Amino acid sequence: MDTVKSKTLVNLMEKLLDQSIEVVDLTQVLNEDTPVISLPDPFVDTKGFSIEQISKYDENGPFFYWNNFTMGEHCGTHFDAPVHWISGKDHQSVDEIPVKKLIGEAIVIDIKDKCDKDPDYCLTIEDIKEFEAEHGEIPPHSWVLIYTGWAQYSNDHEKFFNVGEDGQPHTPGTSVEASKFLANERDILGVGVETVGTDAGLAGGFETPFPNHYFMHEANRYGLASLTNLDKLPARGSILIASPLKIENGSGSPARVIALVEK
Ligand code: 23J
Ligand code: MN
Repeated sequence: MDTVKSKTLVNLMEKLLDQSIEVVDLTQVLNEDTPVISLPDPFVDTKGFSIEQISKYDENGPFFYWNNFTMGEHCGTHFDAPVHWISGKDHQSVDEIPVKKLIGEAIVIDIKDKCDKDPDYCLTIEDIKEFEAEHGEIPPHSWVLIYTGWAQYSNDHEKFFNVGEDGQPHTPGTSVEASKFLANERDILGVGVETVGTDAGLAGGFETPFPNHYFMHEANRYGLASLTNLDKLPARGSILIASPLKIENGSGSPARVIALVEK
């Protein structure tokens, strides 16, 4: 068996071990309180996470501890495949996505201040252009992460869903124009957010309903939802790795999402 000549990966491993490259966990914990999206009538919601013990060093398994769990594909930190949306129905399911497309540079666009002032705030083309003027054009094969600060509410269902007196969720997202722009004018892998889904709480009522789902998946791009720790990433230069399960014909999957950040 040959040895590889380049030491790039061995050097990477050394930097991981001496912590000059940090691994940041962008994943929320899964438990029975993990929030799942609540859609308006007559749509049917996904199941949340539940767990059932099989054995714990007892009569059902004296040497071992293990559980069964149940959950929807779109529960907790998860990956949206193009077939999740009708506009992407002829594209790939989660098992068909080339693994190379699970890894990309993380581009972090910070709109937290605007979302603090207005929970319905949606990323605009101007926000993207402003980011690009400072950090350069969003490169091909990158994950665009929208930092809204919403992960700070992930343990408080009331604040996380922020249902108003109108009975509607007021959570930030992406405007129709910005979704279209990112999907069609940039060659990204997809978009990642901290909210329960990749669209704003009110996005069902937009002129194209759920534009981030519609335009991203139409363009064969992906989504990541319920991320956390985006504040630990630089605006550019970190590497995101998403690892959805290989569910045959799956529309998405719970995922462990991590990022490599050079200190
Ligand atoms: C189905 C319908 C609407 C939405 C979603 C799913 C999600 O957010 C999701 O998890 O993909 S907005
Ligand atoms: Mn989803």
